[in-house]
Amino acid sequence: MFHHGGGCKEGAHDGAPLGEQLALAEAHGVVFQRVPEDLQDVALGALDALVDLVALETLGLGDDVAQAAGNGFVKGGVLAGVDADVGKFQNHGGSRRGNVSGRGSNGNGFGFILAGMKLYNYCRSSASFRVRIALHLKGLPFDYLPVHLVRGEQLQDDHRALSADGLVPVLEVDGHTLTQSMAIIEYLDETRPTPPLLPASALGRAQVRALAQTIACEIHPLNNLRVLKYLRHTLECAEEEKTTWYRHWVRQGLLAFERQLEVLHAQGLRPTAFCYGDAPTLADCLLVPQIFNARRFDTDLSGLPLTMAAFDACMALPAFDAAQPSRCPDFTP
Ligand SMILES: N[C@@H](CCC(=O)N[C@@H](CS)C(=O)NCC(=O)O)C(=O)O
Repeated sequence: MFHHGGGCKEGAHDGAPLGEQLALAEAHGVVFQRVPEDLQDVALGALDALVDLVALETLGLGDDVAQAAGNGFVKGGVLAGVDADVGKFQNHGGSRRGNVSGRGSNGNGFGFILAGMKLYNYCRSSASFRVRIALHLKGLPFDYLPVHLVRGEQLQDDHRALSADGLVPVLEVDGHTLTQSMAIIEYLDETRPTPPLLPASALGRAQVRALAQTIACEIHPLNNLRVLKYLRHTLECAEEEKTTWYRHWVRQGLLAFERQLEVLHAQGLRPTAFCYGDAPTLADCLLVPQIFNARRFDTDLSGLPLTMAAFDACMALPAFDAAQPSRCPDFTP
């Protein structure tokens, strides 16, 4: 456990049993609400680390909170249903390991998140871009750890220790190391449900996942870096042939995406600015990076009115803008 220099008005609580720590926090106005069943293992793991911090903050020992973070005491996690003023938790530790960030609710009882999330990613990677969008939409702070794909850093041992397939993105969250962008986004959506990225109904979720998978499974695997490198360097295709391959498969995939939107509308889905409903969903998180990618390779994007309208609607939102490659710390033009 960590050291705190400011003294504790209520006696030591480091290492105290969870029940005592909870009682201490509650005595100082921290309101614990029910942790949903499917979050209990996350929350219980996180509780032990977080309650001390909540209690310390409630006691006004903000510096100790920062010190604890700096010491790596906080590995991050979700404490669902804590009502506390967490403004002082913001970014105490800069980008140091164990950095604490927080998100509060102005006392309305919404959950509280201590970050420490680390996103291993690359500015131009569209799978990384998907996860950055989801994190920004949900207002979740994260440490940005660049993995330079063109230099091959994804294949180095330290990265392979995180990602068996040597790919980005990788998200460290709640003490877990997660790979595959859609799985990461769905994990975030289940553990941090506001705002939701999937519809409430099973049918809606299936339809949004179908749109997302059209991009993740039908388009992206044919246009990603290692496939293009194989075409160019192993099969020795000319640069132009490689680009023709890229543009063909991306356009075919996006035309299918457009038809999918048309079919959904014909089946009664109310047309809106986004792919599905009045707010961005998982489908938009996948669409936007694919359009950025397509534009880089001058792919023909004509005849895609619904698709491009969704793209434009998304890019008008700060979360999408903040996630784009040119806003990333590792971006070079
Ligand atoms: N299906 C994976 C795709 C991951 C992927 O292909 N990532 C690319 C960047 S977008 C990558 O790491 N490429 C490295 C390479 O091809 O060597 C996901 O959604 O996370």
